[in-house]
Amino acid sequence: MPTKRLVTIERHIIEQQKSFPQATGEFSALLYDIAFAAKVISREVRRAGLGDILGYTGSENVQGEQVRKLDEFADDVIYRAMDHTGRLCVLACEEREDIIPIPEEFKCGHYVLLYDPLDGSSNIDANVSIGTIFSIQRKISAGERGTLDDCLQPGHKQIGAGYVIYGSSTLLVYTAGLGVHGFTLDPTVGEFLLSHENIQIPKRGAIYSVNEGNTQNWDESMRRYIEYIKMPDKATGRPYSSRYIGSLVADFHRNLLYGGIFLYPADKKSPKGKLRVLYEVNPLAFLVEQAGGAASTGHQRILDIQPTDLHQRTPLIIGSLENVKEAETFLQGKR
Ligand code: AHM
Ligand code: MG
Repeated sequence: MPTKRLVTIERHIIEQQKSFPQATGEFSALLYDIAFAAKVISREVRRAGLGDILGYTGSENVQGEQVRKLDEFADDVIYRAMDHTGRLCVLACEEREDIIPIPEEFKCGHYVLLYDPLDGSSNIDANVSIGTIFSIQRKISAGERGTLDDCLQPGHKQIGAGYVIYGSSTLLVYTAGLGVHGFTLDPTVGEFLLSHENIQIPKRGAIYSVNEGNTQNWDESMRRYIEYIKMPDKATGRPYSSRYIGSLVADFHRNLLYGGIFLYPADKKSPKGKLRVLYEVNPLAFLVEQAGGAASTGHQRILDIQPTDLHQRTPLIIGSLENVKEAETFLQGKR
């Protein structure tokens, strides 16, 4: 019986690096740093809720460590895994107002890391999947230290992106521009092992994911699209299925594997949309295009947005190519 290749994330990153003969290994090492941070966060997410039971006293746990909210913890782990490596010149994250400089005592590198440390954190207490999302850009500013301009680059300039889902298992999915690959954490050996090679999103799917509680706040074109999508699907004759977890990473991942569409449009309450360009939307847009899908604001390709603000938001329509194109025709008033 042929055995499957046993590929750790480290081996996979090194193999992919061979496609870039000029690569120094710095970028590969950065991806590996992210995988390391993901393992630490995963360990803590798995223990969520045990604080009270295992005898955490006051604000300290049994190891004498401070007990903090998981999203703050995740942010801190990522920062501490990255600040001293000499690979990054600046970071920015959803949780912090300004860019995060590399401390003066450490060297700066050629890359920029933008991340959402724990997306969907309102789901933590209900034991629902949550995730970390990351985007990697190249340094473009001239000085030694990174600047805001390094962070405010359009998504099509990304050289890497990915996410980690802390779900029934912990899965890391990434692209470095050569397809989309998924790795499942084997907790017994502490390694991410290749489980989903070269993921392709189906051209069309029959799942739609949207917070329909917002219907009253949508504009007419969005309402018409959702009504339309509830009709039997052209290909299968069956109506679409509604699936909405409320954790972007988990909703995205399901649709990536099964095909479908996720929408978080602009509405009366959030006229610019809810999701953040730099930390949530750009990385998923890069991944979905690499997997053969599409990501749009309804009027523009997500990866072409020129960000002007670190915490800029955008409407997001993302998923299978045909579904996204079809939704655009509605949102642009063509149907
Ligand atoms: P967060 O970054 O504060 O966790 O918010 C982002 C989350 C996404 O994971 C999810 O897709 C969306 O917010 C859900 O929003 P809503 O509750 O409005 O449907
Ligand atoms: Mg988020």
